[in-house]
Amino acid sequence: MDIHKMLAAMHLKPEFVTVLPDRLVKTGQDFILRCETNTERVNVTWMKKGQKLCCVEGKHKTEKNGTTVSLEIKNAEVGDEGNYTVTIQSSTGSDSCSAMVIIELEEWRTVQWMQAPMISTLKSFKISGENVRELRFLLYGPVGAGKSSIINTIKSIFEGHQFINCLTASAVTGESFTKKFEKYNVGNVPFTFYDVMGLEKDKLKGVHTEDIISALKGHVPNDYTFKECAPIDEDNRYYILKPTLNDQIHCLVSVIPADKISMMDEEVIQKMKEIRAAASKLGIPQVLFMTRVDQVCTMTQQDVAKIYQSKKIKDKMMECSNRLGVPLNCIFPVKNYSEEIKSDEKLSCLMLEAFTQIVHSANDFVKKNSNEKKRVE
Ligand SMILES: Nc1nc2c(ncn2[C@@H]2O[C@H](COP(=O)(O)OP(=O)(O)OP(=O)(O)O)[C@@H](O)[C@H]2O)c(=O)[nH]1
Ligand SMILES: [Mg+2]
Repeated sequence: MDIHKMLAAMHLKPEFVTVLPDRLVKTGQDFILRCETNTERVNVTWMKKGQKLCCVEGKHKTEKNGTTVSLEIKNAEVGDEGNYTVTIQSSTGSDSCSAMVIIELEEWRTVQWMQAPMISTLKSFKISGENVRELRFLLYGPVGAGKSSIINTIKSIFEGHQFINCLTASAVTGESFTKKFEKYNVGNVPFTFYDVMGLEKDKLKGVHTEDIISALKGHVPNDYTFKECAPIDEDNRYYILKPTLNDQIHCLVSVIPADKISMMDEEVIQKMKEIRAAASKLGIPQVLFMTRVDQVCTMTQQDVAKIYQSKKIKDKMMECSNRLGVPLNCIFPVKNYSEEIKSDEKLSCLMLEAFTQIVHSANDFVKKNSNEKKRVE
């Protein structure tokens, strides 16, 4: 190099010429994070999750070869997930760039990614209780959890066109949009949903836990508007005094948004636990749908079929399990149609898996209770 070029290189402010790309890595793989700088005369430091990277012998290998800087990580494991930053520095300045590394777990729950057979099985489903016309599901959970969106999504799947936002609220209002005990049929299948006002932390706001418990037992008629001032009771002229198995709820679905579980108020959690305890007492099966999974995991946002390989999703499911006391195998992460215009088979399959589960649970409840009724008669 001639002397002028050398002098120019010495005064060059260090900059990255290429950036570190984000990486999606399978467990067990070796991988390299690499980028190019404009000058060799730099010191390089690597950080992971905002802290200086502690290089472990046989695990990490950092290199600087000419203008190429790299970090090799061997045998990727869950702990390697995170944001990596590389900084180059010289007497003339510094530059840094970052990349996100996501580790894909071995798939830990399998889903059938073809919707047609699942839809046709559900369309030909026969309820096991003689006098039960339809299986009834009640969705409950905090304001804006995605309860109405679940109904929209399931209706879209069965009816073949979309119901985007016809009954959903904006995520920003903070107050529940659904005020009525409204019944929603799904296509031509014998399944109906009830969607109740979101639970709010203030005791006098949102739906009362007593109202939800009355609905579970079958005392609340269709289209009843919940009153914030007082829960429904026998004195109310709409109260169903002697509900039959047809008036009852056959499966309770708690709905929790994955991106808000950490911030959920303890009072709302307590209300949900009370409702779950009442359902347990009545023998009503219960599951939890964890919505808005795309908001917590980029890998899932890009490809729903990767959901059961995501550590983020598993962590959020564990958090739901711990906070609400629901076993992990009763938790189903789902994504709703919210902005997708076209139908998305993977999104539908994920929802159909969860839906098939609640159909079977509700049917078992109906079967058991109609048998018991027969024995009493
Ligand atoms: N990105 C994303 N957004 C979702 C998903 N599910 C619901 N949403 C959005 O979240 C917001 C709230 O959804 P709703 O279905 O209205 O929630 P809700 O539980 O019925 O709310 P209330 O009736 O007010 O208690 C809406 O803006 C939805 O579009 C999801 O899986 N992913
Ligand atoms: Mg709603």
